[in-house]
Amino acid sequence: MSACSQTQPAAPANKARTFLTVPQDFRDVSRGNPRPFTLKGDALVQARLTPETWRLEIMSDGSTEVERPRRLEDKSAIDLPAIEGLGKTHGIKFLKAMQCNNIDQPLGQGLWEGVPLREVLKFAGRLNNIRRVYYWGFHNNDPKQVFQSSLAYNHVMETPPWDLPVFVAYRLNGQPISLLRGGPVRMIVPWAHGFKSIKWLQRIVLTNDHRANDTYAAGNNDIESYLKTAAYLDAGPQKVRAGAPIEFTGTAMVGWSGLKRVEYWLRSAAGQHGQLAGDDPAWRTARWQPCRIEPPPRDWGGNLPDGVMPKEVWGFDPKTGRPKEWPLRFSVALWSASMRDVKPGAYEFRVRTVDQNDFAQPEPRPYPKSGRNAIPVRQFVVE
Ligand SMILES: Nc1nc2c(c(=O)[nH]1)N[C@H]1C(S)=C(S)[C@@H](COP(=O)(O)O)O[C@H]1N2
Ligand SMILES: [Mo]
Repeated sequence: MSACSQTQPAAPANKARTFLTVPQDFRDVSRGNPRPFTLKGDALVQARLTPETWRLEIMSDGSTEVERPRRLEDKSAIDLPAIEGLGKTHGIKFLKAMQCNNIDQPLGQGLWEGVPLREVLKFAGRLNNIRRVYYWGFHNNDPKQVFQSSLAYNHVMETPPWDLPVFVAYRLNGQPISLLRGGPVRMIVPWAHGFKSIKWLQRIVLTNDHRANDTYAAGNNDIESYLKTAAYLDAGPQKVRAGAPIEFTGTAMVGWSGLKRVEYWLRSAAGQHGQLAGDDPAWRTARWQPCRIEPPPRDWGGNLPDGVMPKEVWGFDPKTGRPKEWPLRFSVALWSASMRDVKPGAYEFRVRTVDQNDFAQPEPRPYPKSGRNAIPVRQFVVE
């Protein structure tokens, strides 16, 4: 089966297609036994996962110079009020969808709030000889359970002015980040797939090692992959009465390369159960037609947490409160396709994104381990 004709498992219809996902409705991707978010009472305190007990360590692995390491042992580790205090001057609210490179559906979209990691590193004083930043979440103090990730020092320290930096995040949808979503404090790497956004963040190690140490490197994942622009398809109708309008809906992840449009291809079923080999000549004569992308909500009031004004959100014009571009990069666009007067018969419905470089999915990176962007298909019958 080619990457271009992957049949999706029945996906839950995108819940009411709300702009932000309720934090507990994010699809969860967590390891650990027990899962850190199930800890309670004293175990939670021992794990330092309450707002009062949470600490962040910053240190060298011996290969770099760190003027003021922040450690648990001498009580110099950073606490939550220090991060929130930094937020008063450097806090940024931004929209971002979580997307696992191995799952055919965004996990959820949130309004996150955090401080750039480069500002947090200043707590450790002068730094020298660093090539990479390693970081860990809490995993029951068991080396076998550890889930870790890493970034090039350069990608932490410098960001193009039009782009989001790496964040140490402490709020989601206007609330403290829940334990379930990786709180009290979670790393958020806007341009990357979920595995770089380490939950229950507790330790940062600055190294001269040039190599990535990501847990996700095991499992043949491309650990430097940028978020892919990709279309995902909701369950949709299976049987429609002749003459009735037909509508398919779904989401599109706006990745590193942006999103120009979403397109669908309606094709009479070829009796192959929706399979279509990547080299099938039918792809060359496919008639792709535009889907509708939902415009920015007219009233942001109902779409942002109470008390958050659109003009406070990164990527929005501070004067007009309108988003500077739409759809926003690293967020989810909602699309729909309506069809009328489709003659009785069996059909295949496919959808794809076209990015700002005019690459139609799955190009230019069809390799699924750098992010899923196959062309999803659904079959349906008009009776
Ligand atoms: N500490 C920790 N952080 C983690 C993980 C984990 O298992 N442990 N899973 C990662 C992966 S693979 C993904 S896709 C995202 C999922 O985020 P979510 O559960 O908030 O949707 O979290 C990432 N952060
Ligand atoms: Mo993931």
